[in-house]
Amino acid sequence: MLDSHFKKEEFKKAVKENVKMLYRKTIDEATQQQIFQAVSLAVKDVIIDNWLATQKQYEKDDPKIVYYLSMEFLMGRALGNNLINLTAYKEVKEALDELGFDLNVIEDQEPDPALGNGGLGRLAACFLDSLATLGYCAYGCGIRYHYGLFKQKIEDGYQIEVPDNWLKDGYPFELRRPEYAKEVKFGGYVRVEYDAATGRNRFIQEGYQSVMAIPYDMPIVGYNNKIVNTLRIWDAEPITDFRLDLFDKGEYHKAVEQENLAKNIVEVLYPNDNHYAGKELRLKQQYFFISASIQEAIAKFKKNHDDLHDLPKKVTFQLNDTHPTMTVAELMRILLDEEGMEWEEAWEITTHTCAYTNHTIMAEALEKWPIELFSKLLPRVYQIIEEINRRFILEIQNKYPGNQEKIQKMAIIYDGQVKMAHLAIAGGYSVNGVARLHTEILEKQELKDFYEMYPEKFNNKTNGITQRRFLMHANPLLADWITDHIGDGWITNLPELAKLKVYADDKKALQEFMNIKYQNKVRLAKYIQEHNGIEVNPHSIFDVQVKRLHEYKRQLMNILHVMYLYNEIKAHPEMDFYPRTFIFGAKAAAGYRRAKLTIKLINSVADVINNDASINGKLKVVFIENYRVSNAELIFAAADVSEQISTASKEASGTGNMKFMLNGAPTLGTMDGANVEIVEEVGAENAFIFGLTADQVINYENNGGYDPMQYFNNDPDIRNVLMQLINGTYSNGDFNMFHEIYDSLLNTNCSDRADTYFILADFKSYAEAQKRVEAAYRDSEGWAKMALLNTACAGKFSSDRTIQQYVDEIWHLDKVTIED
Ligand code: DL6
Repeated sequence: MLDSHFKKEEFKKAVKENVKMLYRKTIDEATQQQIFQAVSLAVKDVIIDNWLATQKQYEKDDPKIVYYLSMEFLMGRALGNNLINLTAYKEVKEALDELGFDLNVIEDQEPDPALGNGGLGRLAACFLDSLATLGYCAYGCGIRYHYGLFKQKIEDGYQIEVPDNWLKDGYPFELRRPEYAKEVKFGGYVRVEYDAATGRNRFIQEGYQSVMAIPYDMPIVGYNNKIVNTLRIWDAEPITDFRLDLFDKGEYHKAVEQENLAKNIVEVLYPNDNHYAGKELRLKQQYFFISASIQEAIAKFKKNHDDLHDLPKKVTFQLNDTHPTMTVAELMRILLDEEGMEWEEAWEITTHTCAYTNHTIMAEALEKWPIELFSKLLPRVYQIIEEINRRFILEIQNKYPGNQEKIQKMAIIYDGQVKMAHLAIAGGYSVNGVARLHTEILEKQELKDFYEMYPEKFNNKTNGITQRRFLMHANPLLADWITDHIGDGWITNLPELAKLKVYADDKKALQEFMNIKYQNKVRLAKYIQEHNGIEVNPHSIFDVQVKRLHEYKRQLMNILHVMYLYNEIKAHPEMDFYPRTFIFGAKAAAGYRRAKLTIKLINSVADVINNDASINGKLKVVFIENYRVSNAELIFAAADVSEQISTASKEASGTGNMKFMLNGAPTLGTMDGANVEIVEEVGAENAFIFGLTADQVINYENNGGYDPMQYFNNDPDIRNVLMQLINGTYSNGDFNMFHEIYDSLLNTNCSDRADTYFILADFKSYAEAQKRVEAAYRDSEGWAKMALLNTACAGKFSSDRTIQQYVDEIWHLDKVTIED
């Protein structure tokens, strides 16, 4: 046990005391929510001591800091995770048992802070966990959205979005830090004034509106090392003094506007994943948190250092996708306008301090802002970007004299738009993709011109996940079993899982391994019964696809295949079919019509199949409502098959694939994203790979020649399934309900290229891979071996490894240990 505060009796006393102080109640009178608050406070008490000790150590050692700047941190619940990392989970569970409470139930009282959409935000959360665990000084910087990602309700098969008011009961793990508040300015105009003393122009923003950015800090507890880092999320408040001043001047309207600006700016997270909406408020959010974070980082640096030229030695700003790219211009603004530097020296510092991670090649995710909007909202920042662009174009001209096409393709400002990815590449020293294939596609395709110009900036950092949350917390039975067999080194050194390989032919071990899987399936079946009212058979194959709903992820192909299987079972009732439960979980962006229609289709197919007594429960389909980090943990632990079936080249990495693998579920997938590296680690014989390769897809996209109608015409199974989309089979006779999906595949009636994501091209090879899955599962010992080897080979996919590579190759941070 790490800390005396977790001596059971003391802890119990603290919980009782907290209930009394917070609610004037005895522990028997308190609600579960109140117990959660009281327990969390007792845990926070221990964390705060370590947090202070960490700060002290950082002040003493003065290590280099990485600021991980991200619009999204999909943290998931903190209580359980903090207890795991404090190595106090079991003790606290016992203490609560003795008080008459179940820790799991108490954990369920915590809102699931959903300040992110999907992969990008969850990656940021895993990275913070690994940074603290490895002992590196890091700040996560983001936004304290008052409403996180919407809660999903399914009504009549349709997705309904319900606001996620995660702060309504108060969040015990955050700390308001008004002493670090920063002013952030929007709009107005820039007045240029000649300063005779320095012989330089001064740029003064006037007539602006501003808000106060107030930081809230959340502790990020390292595993068993007393390190506590900080996630700093910024809230917005109106600037009261200024407002009063406006009231005095009779400018009531302006004062109200300013109040509204503060209210709106952090109100809600945009619910888009891999898609950019181009809204003014989003641009405000970006500048808001970047300006506050960079101002604070510079202030902190100046406290301990006198020369800003040393900034790159002490600080890296890591840009999590293009959303925080404003950093480049904001840092330049501070260095030029507030610190009085010359352009060249400011640029030298900036370009050695900023680094950019690309998370997608989806064209619709690339951020481009109209000049008009940008320059009005951020007049000074825009001026700076114009100058960066002017100089960058000169550089291009120098390198490629007379090549106008290069300028068109690479300029930061072009065609009336500000291109954020170009700014991030020009303004930083590192550009990385998130899986090997993804980085190769960036270099050869999407960012080819930039790679040619700056090959030295490009590098790959294959994503990873934290085993502390996704194995220790999500799957305690398996975690304990692993520790019993190979010791607990894997908790901080995941490649040690390879030691499990010696059990691949050990019948007893395999049986135990699969028995744990079975118990996890029973746990999930119970959840499904409670939440969906559907009874599923834990002896059936749990075939799972959980992730955001996006066309490129091809949930549609999965459900079309389910329809095909159902047709087969109906046509051949005598057929020997291994019972299968297809489990889906997915949120669709609120305005993404086709994705939402796919959810409706899944639920409609589920309704028909689950209620057809004639198939004897051989096939079940479950759509788990409101997929999020907390229920994801139950799902990964219970999965037999991991569906990773994106169109090759489209999924930058994927991280769900790694969570399934770690929990012993083989991948059924395309050669896309990190699947490629998963297969490399576990061996092709322990995965089910199918479909077009990335090269084939890119070739079709570049040269044409794909005709989905061919598949419709020549393959009766495909034709049958597609016709069922428009003949009312799954829509109570409504022929129109799913017509849009039918059209999207065959382009009978829609404007985009037909079957943009090559579903019909891959359908047969997917169905064939599914047959291999079934055959493999029938061989229970062979399957157990495959499942165990997946866990044993997951070592590479720890975010600890990813972070160490960022440290070694991009950030160059110093390791810190807390002295006792
Ligand atoms: O890198 C984290 C994660 C990848 O694993 C996914 O493959 C990728 O789709 C996701 N990208 C985004 C991009 N959002 N934007 N912009 O979420 O990143």
